Amino acid sequence: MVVVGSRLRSNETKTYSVQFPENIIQVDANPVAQQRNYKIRNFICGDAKDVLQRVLTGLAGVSKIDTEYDAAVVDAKQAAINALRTQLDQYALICDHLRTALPQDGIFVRDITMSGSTWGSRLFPVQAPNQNIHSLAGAIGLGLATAIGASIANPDKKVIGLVGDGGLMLGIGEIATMA
Ligand SMILES: Cc1ncc(C[n+]2csc(CCOP(=O)(O)OP(=O)(O)O)c2C)c(N)n1
Repeated sequence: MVVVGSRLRSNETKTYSVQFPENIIQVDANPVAQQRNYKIRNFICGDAKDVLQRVLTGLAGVSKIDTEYDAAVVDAKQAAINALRTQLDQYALICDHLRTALPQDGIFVRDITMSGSTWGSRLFPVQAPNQNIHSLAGAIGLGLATAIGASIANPDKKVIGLVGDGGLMLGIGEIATMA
């Protein structure tokens, strides 16, 4: 198993309950990502694109693609989306409408809690780097300032910030000052 660019955090591993095989290989640009959450013996520190390109070159002619496995991954992803849609019920429409409103090169910023972990980080499809911005920490309140910052840094792009009323209150004083 090869893990690329994932810190194998609690969110991604069902609170660290997922068991990985002994021969797992982890690839990450950050050297301290190794052993952060799981004991990983085979660690490659490097840029994901560069490392994977070298792997592909090394495998040229000997790689064997298991189409059944690929199909199983596609099915598992669709099953997860369906289950999430059932769980969210009408709230899934938030993601659908936001996706329609945000151009493909737009930037989606979230505060944490519901806007982050319930719909924002799970159902909303984002296909490119730097378009999916949210805090990895536990403090609410960063969403509004981050969305404003992302917008100032990308004046030609549409930015949507999704923030709960509680998280918004942490920036309300700054909004009053700006006004
Ligand atoms: C800086 C900070 N203060 C307090 C908390 C505790 N806390 C966690 S969630 C939350 C309420 C969040 O409300 P809201 O932003 O409206 O999110 P939603 O209810 O939509 O999940 C609070 C106060 C926190 N995580 N961070």
